[in-house]
Amino acid sequence: MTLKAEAKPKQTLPSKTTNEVRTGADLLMELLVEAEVDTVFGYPGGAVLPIYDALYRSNASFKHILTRHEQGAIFAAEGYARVTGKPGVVIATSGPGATNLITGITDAMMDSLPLVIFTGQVANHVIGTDAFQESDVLGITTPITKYNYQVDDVTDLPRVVKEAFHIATTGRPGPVVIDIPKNISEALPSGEFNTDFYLPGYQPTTKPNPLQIVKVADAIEKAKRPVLLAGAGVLFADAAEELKQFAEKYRLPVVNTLLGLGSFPGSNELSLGMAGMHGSYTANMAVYESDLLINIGARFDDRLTGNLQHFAPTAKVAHIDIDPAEIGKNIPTEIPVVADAKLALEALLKKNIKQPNHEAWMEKIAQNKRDYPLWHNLSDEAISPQSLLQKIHKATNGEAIVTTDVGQHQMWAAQYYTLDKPHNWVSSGGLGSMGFGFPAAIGAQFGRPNELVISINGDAGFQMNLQELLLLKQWDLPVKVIIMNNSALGMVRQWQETFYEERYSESLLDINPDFVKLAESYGLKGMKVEKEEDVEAALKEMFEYDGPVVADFRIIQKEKVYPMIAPGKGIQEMIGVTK
Ligand SMILES: Cc1ncc(C[n+]2csc(CCOP(=O)(O)OP(=O)(O)O)c2C)c(N)n1
Ligand SMILES: [Mg+2]
Repeated sequence: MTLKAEAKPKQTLPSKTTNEVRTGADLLMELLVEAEVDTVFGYPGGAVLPIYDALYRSNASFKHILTRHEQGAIFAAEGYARVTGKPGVVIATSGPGATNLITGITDAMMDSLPLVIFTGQVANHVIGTDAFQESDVLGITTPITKYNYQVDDVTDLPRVVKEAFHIATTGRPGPVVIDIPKNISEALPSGEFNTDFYLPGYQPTTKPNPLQIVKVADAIEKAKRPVLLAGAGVLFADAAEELKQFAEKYRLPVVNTLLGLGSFPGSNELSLGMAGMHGSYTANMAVYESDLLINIGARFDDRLTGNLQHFAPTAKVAHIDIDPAEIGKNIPTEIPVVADAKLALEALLKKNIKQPNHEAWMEKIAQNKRDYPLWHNLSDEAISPQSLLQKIHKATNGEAIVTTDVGQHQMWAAQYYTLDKPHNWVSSGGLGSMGFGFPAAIGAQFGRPNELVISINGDAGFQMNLQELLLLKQWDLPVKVIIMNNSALGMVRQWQETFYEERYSESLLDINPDFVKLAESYGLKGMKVEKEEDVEAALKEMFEYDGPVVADFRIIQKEKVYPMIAPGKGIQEMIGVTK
């Protein structure tokens, strides 16, 4: 995307009332307050010392959370953004501080999360000399940000910060990096500032074209086998209510993408659950057999579609998306609608669409639901992961904010923790970054402090960012950390069992830390649960405990995630489906 930023005429900022010296870094603190930031996740270092000094001296209203690794900071910011809809803000130093953010920035880019990230940089006059802790942040982050800046004049700072928040949060959200050389944060600005942004090349289309809405309405009237596919775009547009009204008004069945979970109530009779590689039989077959597929805010990711040749072969496709680049990218689309999902759904709700004649289709879907439900095994030796999630769902009334890491536990959580409310599901989709889930839970708890946050982790992924356990103690965050411990890189193990003749290359974790002692070493309550019959009592103890808990649940190692679409196969070719 090309965003041409041109400054409007200069204006004078109100000057500080104190007699203190006011640096670029002090100005930054003011700008963060002005942007209504309440939480910043970060980690100091040489190039951001002036910024951290300004933070120390300032009486800014936001809190700064010192994570124990920059990756923890950026994943926490993503969790915060996902559950609040507000931008996540991160500060890191130059060089290793900035490069430690890269996975998280890529994750936010893939999953369209609004972040504003401040990285320190070496002073302007040494940029390009391989100075101590210099890294080419602009170069490195160009392909993984919605936009990025390096500030070379302190008077640009107000404009740049305003633009960054605007770009991160409007249109299709995404991460924006502002790289600030040390001499800029140390500079003593005075007088004239660029405060207003001007982005003629960046005008996201939000209102749907009325003619396209008519085409969608006509297609619904004619459809015999309609399906709505709801993605995270519905959540970003805050359009869950409109989606529900729309689906119910015309009795349209709804399938969700992984990241769209919660955009439609999972327990609604029109919900078919998640579609895709580990989607339900009913959802995948509905997509496969549909004659009208209306995609709202999903990007037809390959984990959803399977082999493109077999994806919804008989469907007319309508696609509502705020990002025109997504429409027609993977799937030929008859009815493109470039718009904000809420505005598009509102426009569709206003049309008096004739009820489609699709009773036979609805009956077929109901029959599939009855005949091919999700299923799982129980064991005397260890806990069933699926039943554990069902019990967690029951114990929390399905109302918790759930964050997951990446692997089998993530897919089981998506299948079994039925979400009825929007903005309660936090998971790494596009990038699938292990290590995401636990720091994301911390960010979510900061964002929604009065709600129950459950962090579902694998035993391996949890170890990628467990240093953040300290934050639970330090900030008294009542996150319930669940480790679904199969002593394995379970998802890797599953693929090796299925596609590599059980050659378990580097996927069995014979040695794991004692997670109870680990929790205790951080001053936290630790629990270990080994048997199915002990699960309910353990969950009761965990949820009744007033504070954070780390619970190690020993689950069946050999359990697999089903249904599954094998790589290269079509969405209808699921394995692990039983009647
Ligand atoms: C950073 C990163 N490295 C590697 C992978 C590949 N990977 C996907 S799932 C998985 C296993 C995860 O194991 P665990 O955290 O124990 O979860 P489980 O699948 O057992 O539930 C691996 C290695 C990844 N997704 N992310
Ligand atoms: Mg595991």
